[in-house]
This record gives sequence, C-alpha cells and structure tokens, in this order.
Amino acid sequence: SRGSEWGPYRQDKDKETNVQVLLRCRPFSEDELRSNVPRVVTCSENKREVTVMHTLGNKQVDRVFTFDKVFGPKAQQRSIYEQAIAPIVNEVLDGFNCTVFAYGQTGTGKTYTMEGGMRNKGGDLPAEAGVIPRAVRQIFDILEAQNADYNMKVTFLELYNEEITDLLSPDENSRPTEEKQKKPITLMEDGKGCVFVRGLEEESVYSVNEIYTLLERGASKRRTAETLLNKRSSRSHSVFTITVYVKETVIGDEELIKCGKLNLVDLAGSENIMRSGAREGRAREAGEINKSLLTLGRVINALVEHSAHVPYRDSKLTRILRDSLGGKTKTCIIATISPSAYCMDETLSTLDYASRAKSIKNKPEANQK
Ligand code: ADP
Ligand code: ZZD
Repeated sequence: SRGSEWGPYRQDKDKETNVQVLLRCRPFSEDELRSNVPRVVTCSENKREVTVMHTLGNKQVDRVFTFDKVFGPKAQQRSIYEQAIAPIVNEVLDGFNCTVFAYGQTGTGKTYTMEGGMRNKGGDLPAEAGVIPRAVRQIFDILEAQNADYNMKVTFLELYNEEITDLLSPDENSRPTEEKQKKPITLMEDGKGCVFVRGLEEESVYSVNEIYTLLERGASKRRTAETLLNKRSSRSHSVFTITVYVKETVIGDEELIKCGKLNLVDLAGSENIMRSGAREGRAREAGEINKSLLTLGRVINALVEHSAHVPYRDSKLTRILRDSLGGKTKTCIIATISPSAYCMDETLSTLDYASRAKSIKNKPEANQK
C-alpha cells in the first residue's frame, strides 16, 4: 500500500498545489464589430497578463492581472487543449482526480470552451471541438496505444435551481414499464467525506463513437429543457464526468487498479450572482437566486481567507465539487471574458474572482485500490 511513514510517497502526499487559473478572452462578435464598441481588454500571452484599460469622462480604469496562462482572442481550441488540458488528462490516467471548470459572464465562451461547436459531422474532431470531446479522444488514444485493460464510465448532469437533471437518462418512453418512474437523484456521502451523485445513469463506454452518441443525447435533452424554460442554460451548471479504471499487473501476481476521475464543469453565468445578490429578496421569490453559484463564491472566499468554516454544505454544486476546492483533486479554472467596453464591469468582476481563486491550495493524491 501507498506511503510508509518514511517512504518517498509521504512527501508526495503532503505536497500542496495551487488551483491553476487560466484566462481566455474571446474575439469580438459580429454585433460588437458592427457597433464599433471600444476594446478595453488586451492580453499578453507571453507575460501571462491581462490589461483592462478604459477612460470614460473623468473615470479611468487601468488594471493588470496575472494568471497561470492567458489565451487571447486568436487562441484556437486545439492550442488551449494542448497547452492547458492535455497535461491534466495525463494525470487522470495516472490515477488522480481532476476538475476543470469554466467561469464567466454569459456569452463569453464557457460552453464554446468546454464543449465547442460542431461544423463538420462525424470522423475527425472538428477544429471547434472543445475540452470535452478532446479529452474523451485523448483518453481513448492513450488507453488504446497502451493496449490497456480498462473500464470507462461517464455521467452528465445539469444542476438548475438546486435540482439535478440526468442528461443521459434514456427517454422515459423507451424505458421498460417497471422502471418508468423517475429515479430519484440524491447526493450521498461515502463516509470518507466524498460526495457522489446517486441515481444517475452511468454508462460504460468503449469507443469514441459511443461517447459521441451520449453527448448527443445529453445536448438534445438539454435543448428540450431550454425550450421549456427560457434562459435556463445561462442559469444552470452542467457537469460531465469521466471515470477511468485501468488494470495494472505488477511484479508478482498482485493486481492493482488505478482509478482516475475527470470532472468538466460549465458553470452558470457569473452575472447571475451579482444581480441576485443585489436584490436577493425578490430574486428568491422569483426562484432566480443561484444558490450554488453564490455558495461557490463563498467557499472560495472562505478558503482564500483560511476561515474556520467553509460552507460546502450550503449548495449542491459545492457539495459535488467539494474535493476540487481545497481537497485532493487537482483543479483548473478557466475564466472567460469579452474584450468589449460593454462588458467591462462584469469583466473586472470575473478577473477579481479568478485572481482570488489562484491562492486556493489542494493536496492531490493518487487513488489506488
Ligand atoms: P457562454 O457559455 O459563456 O454563455 P458561449 O460559449 O455560448 O458563451 O459563447 C457565446 C458565443 O460566442 C457563441 O456563439 C460562441 O460560438 C462564440 N464564441 C465564444 N468564444 C469564442 C471563441 N473563443 N472564438 C470564437 N467564437 C467564440
Ligand atoms: N455546444 C453544443 C454541443 C451545444 O450546446 O449543444 S457540441 C460536446 C460536449 C458535450 C455535449 C455536446 C458536445 C458537442 C455535440 C454537438 C452535437 C451533437 C453531439 C455533441 C460536440 C462538439 C464537438 C465534438 C463533439 C461533440
């Protein structure tokens, strides 16, 4: 077993790593170009700096922020993946749990970054494919190249108004009658402080195509929910999780199973917290308050300030992501912003939030059974 008191693992185990924070600024949209709105954001990828500069009457803004990596408007999906995410996926295959989440105002590219768009169907990855399809592809490529004995499971959920929807559950109509009543989805604690979501459809997958079929099901389920409830997508969080078990035969006949988990999270638009914070009373009545996003901010603040109490238990999102914030999971936050003057206040608030998150420390530990 891992780490005798004096072995090399001991040190490893106590090693703290900061949450990695990346910044991505999207290009101007066609609307923004047409309206000639001024650019207020400049990115220096080399210096890893983002500058926000603007003069309006006698109000002047000039601020500089530094991140672990900075991606300007020209950065391609593939280059972000290769530079920032591929190393994380390698760690998952080494038995670590890792989480990547996208944070930012609605319309700044969270979903584009995490999922991407799909122009050319089938075959190769489209150039616009985001983190999820690329991570899936990389995991299969590696496992197949190693000729590994593996098992891979995926789940895909949406959290809206503190309610979890399973984006992979089969159509109610195609279920056998005895299963027809909805499976209740609940958060369970495993006794070791780890939380898992019970009642989710957990699909074992053995090929990239199988995963694509599931992504399609998830995306279409979400579209249906969106049509029924306008603006839902900007207020909901989606969590795609891949769990990989790899069998390893070690010297002797002892068998080890390495297990790694990757959570890919697309958070609700950050503008929602600001607004609901400002008029909490009315927002709550309207069912608009985003308890999970508010609590995420409070958890980050508590960790940054080393508070004695971290309010993980106050929302479903923070219960699900507990281990990613101050726990044993390696975490990367991708903060997304717009370059335009229209969005400056939200941009500054995203940059402040993301800067604060840089000082959160986790203690990654590999799983082994
Ligand atoms: P969010 O998920 O933050 O609300 P979206 O991912 O839906 O934002 O992005 C809003 C729009 O901007 C979409 O049309 C998307 O395709 C486009 N977009 C976002 N980021 C980029 C980018 N880096 N390059 C090109 N288009 C982008
Ligand atoms: N962003 C698109 C889905 C949307 O909002 O509908 S793009 C990727 C990750 C998770 C779910 C869907 C996808 C997506 C896709 C689109 C259409 C049908 C299936 C899946 C996608 C994009 C590029 C490569 C693979 C999958």
